Amino acid sequence: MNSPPELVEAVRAASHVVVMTGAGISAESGVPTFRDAQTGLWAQYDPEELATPGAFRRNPRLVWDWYSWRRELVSQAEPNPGHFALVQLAAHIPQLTLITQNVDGLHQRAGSQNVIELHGNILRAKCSADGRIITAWPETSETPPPCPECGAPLRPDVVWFGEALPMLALNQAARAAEQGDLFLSIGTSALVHPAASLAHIALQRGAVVAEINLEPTPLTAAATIAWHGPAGQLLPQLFRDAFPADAFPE
Ligand code: BV8
Repeated sequence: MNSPPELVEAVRAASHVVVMTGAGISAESGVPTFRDAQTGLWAQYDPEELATPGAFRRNPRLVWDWYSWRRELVSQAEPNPGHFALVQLAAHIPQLTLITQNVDGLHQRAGSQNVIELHGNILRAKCSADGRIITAWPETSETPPPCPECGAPLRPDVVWFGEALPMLALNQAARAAEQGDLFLSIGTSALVHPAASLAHIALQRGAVVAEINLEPTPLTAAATIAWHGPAGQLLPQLFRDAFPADAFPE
């Protein structure tokens, strides 16, 4: 299936492409999307119930174990052709800003630079008392493990529902959405705010907004272009169609 011609045109003409990804871009790496039915032990839990400060306060061990299970999943996952296509696009476009809602670090492992992580990163922890970032912690019998600095329980370095997004990341993302001339919304249900508002900022500023997602979302009707299918196939196709000479070197 070829890329929509108007999307190929927009990619070639763009001076600043802003990309926003969600869990869908990691689905083909085997990382369950946020709203996919959780598997096994976790099937009985609603992620939106677990990813909250209240859940951690009430049952820190359960929440820490859920994140340990997901961290294990993510560590075994590999970036997929969708992640790599974004690295290739970045090398052919004057400026590409990559914003992600994902906490799995797969964009960085694929080689993307300066990734703006709106919702943190599951591979990092932070002290639940003073917010200090902890990138490695001794495995102890305690769950959650104690902060190596002060002994308070560690928590995952992610943004829970009801928590503010990291100010610097959100400001960088909003500024890019205001400046970009092409905004790609990839693999996200466009339900979670304030991340979901970035595409609308771009629309209001007159940018072309393209949704590349497996299925329609609340953004589809407002988007300039909607291309539905698996990102791991559509993004490499878009790169080949936009930069054929580089996709098939002589
Ligand atoms: C805040 C980290 C205020 C944790 C996450 C009513 C209206 C508007 C907003 C709200 C509201 N009620 C409450 C809110 C606020 C709330 C919110 O937006 N709720 C939603 C559910 C309505 N937002 C917040 O609480 C945010 N904070 O507002 O703070 C504040 C301000 C100042 C001071 C104090 C407080 C915080 C939101 C961040 C929450 N944390 N993650 C963790 O991961 O455990 S969000 C979580 O959902 C994930 O990070 C994920 O990124 C995010 C969004 O989900 P998606 O990435 O879109 O994934 P999803 O599964 O939904 O969809 C996947 C899509 O991919 C699907 O469409 C599917 O079709 C597609 N797909 C599947 N396979 C493929 C594919 N596409 C392409 N290829 C494929 N192969």
